[in-house]
Amino acid sequence: MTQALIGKHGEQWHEWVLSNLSRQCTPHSLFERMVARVWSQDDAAAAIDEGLAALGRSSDWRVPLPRIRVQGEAQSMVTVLGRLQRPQAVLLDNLLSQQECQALTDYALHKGLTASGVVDWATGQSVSHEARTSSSVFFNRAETPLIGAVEDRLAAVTGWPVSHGEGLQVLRYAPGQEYKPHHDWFDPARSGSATHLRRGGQRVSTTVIYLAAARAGGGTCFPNAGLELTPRTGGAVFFTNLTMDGKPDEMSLHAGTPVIEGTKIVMTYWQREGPFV
Ligand SMILES: O=C(O)CCC(=O)C(=O)O
Repeated sequence: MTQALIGKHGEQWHEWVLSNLSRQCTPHSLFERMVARVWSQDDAAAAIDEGLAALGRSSDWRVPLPRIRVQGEAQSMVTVLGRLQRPQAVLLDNLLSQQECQALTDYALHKGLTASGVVDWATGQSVSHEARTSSSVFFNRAETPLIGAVEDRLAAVTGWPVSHGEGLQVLRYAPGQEYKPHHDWFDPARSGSATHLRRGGQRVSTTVIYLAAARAGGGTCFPNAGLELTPRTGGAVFFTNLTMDGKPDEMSLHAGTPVIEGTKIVMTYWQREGPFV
């Protein structure tokens, strides 16, 4: 076995991982401390796995999460333009064609958009809030053949089954409208989360697909990472809402920044831990 990563940040870290695993510290506690310091999630997880293997122990502590994979026929047109380690985010191009974006926009407008809501953490109900000023509409799963095809593509690109996806939601932002920084995971400590968590567990990932970019402003921003992305029409931002050890990731804080000019139309896809019912 090659031990390429366990020593990545020096011999002290190598020894630290092995000695803590030897005295039965959990992989989860090591992971948390490593990523809080110099380690990326990928490297920390791989280094812990290497340590477990060196001690002859099995590596069954990671939770499975959606991951972008753009090889294979179904995904051949999709390209990765960039990746961020914390949060785990990927900028995608050509996820949808211009025609698909137009058809989905037309369908959403025809269905009718209403003022967007946010989850009230006490009750779990959707309520209007000054933090989110867009208008929106939900699609049912496979509501049209095109919506079904897009969900199949998202499942292929993320390696996560269609059954675990919520219905797609189209959001429209006029100038001045925005979605202030928020997390998409449900806070397990809040009473209003229970009804949401019962419907398939946590939101493990979010994909924000750009059906139409604004002329100015209107990006997707990760304030804790100091990064704002504005995919082209048909592109998307994918990110995970949980860390590799299955905890809500504070770094996944994100926002739709105010549109300055033009209209921004995006389609959000949330994927759950289990089947969404
Ligand atoms: O509009 C955006 O760029 C972000 C949308 C968003 O944060 C969400 O749907 O959760």
